[in-house]
Amino acid sequence: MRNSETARQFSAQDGCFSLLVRDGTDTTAKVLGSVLGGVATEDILARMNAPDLRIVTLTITEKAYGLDSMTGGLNFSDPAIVADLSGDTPPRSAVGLIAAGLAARRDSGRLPFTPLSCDNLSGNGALLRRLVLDFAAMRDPELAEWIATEVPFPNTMVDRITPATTKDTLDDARRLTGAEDLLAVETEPFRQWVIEDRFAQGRPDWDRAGALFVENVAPYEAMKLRMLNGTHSLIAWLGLAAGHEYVRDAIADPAISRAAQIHLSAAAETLEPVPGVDISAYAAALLERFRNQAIAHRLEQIAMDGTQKLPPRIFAPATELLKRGGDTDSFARVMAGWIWHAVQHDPLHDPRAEDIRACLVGIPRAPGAVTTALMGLPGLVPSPLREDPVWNRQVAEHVAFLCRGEK
Ligand code: CS2
Repeated sequence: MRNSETARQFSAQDGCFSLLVRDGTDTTAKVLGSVLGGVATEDILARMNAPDLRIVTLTITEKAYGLDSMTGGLNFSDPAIVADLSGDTPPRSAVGLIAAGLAARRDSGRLPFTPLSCDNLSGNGALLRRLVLDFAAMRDPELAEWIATEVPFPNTMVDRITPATTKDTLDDARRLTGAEDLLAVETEPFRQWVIEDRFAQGRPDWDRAGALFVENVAPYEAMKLRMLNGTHSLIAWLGLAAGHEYVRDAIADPAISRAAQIHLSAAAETLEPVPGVDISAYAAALLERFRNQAIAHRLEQIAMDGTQKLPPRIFAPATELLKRGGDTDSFARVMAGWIWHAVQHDPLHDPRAEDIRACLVGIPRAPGAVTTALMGLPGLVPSPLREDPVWNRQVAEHVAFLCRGEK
């Protein structure tokens, strides 16, 4: 949505791109032809009203939803949302675009498309629905009502570790396919897509390619966000503090491997049973995926946007544990990893980087002081945790540990 270069390149390549699958020492490449072409940002809105359009999927990362973590609703001071609410066109925000696209369909008497969020957010469909309704209620209350009754927003869980494309990706794609490909993507062998089967106009048989249609994604999604993503964040922040560059190196570090295993167990304890999944086998498989030697997954890629990633990965399970009187220590360690990262890294890649800097101005770089400062970042830590003396002590102790140069 931020630039049309990828869309232009897709059209230039007739929609073809290569997928490199890296496993152990092996890399295989396949050219995929399922994409018909790219649509420039300014043309997306018109495309949303195409008669044969049934589904709009979103993979835009957590920060692009315009979520206000304090209210759980739309952030009405997000500049893109402000511009879209004032009627600027084409819309700049994903939520504004979906609302405008749905309005155009309603006005043309068409059935709605189904918006399908594929991002790492808890209850991603329900959340998107709330944000689109918040937006529509401000612009056009009748539209809000129509969306509320006519438009399903299925929740999904998508899992495939995908490091950002690098020069090595492009070089390997050329070597393996014989073609120059500026859109090559590299990934791991594992893939999982779990989707709630609620669509306004039906859907393709994605299950024939391995997707799982279920009534309720929540248990799968909690498992993935808390075990995979939560442990990923731990590996990223502790790994960077210990001087590592890639996930595969950090997970080979005995102290980080131990912390990751402790975290997997702690996260597993917060889960409801997941249909058809053996959680200890899932945890073991995750460690193997993190250890994949062929994948150069930069810790920096996972470490970014901490303010967006901490709530579903760390704060939600920690708050539940706290309520049940469980031990939050491993979750506190991850938050400490983020605090230490935020203190050490300049510039920090986070949509709230400026607020974080402001919180730290004039604060001595001492564990207790930085912990108190960032624990108080408005809207970040849910109050049950923020007000819990044990949680605060645990976080401060882990920050002190990192500060001493240990892991
Ligand atoms: C990662 C995820 O960057 C991150 O924060 O934890 O992108 C992770 O690789 C994917 O969710 C795996 O499915």
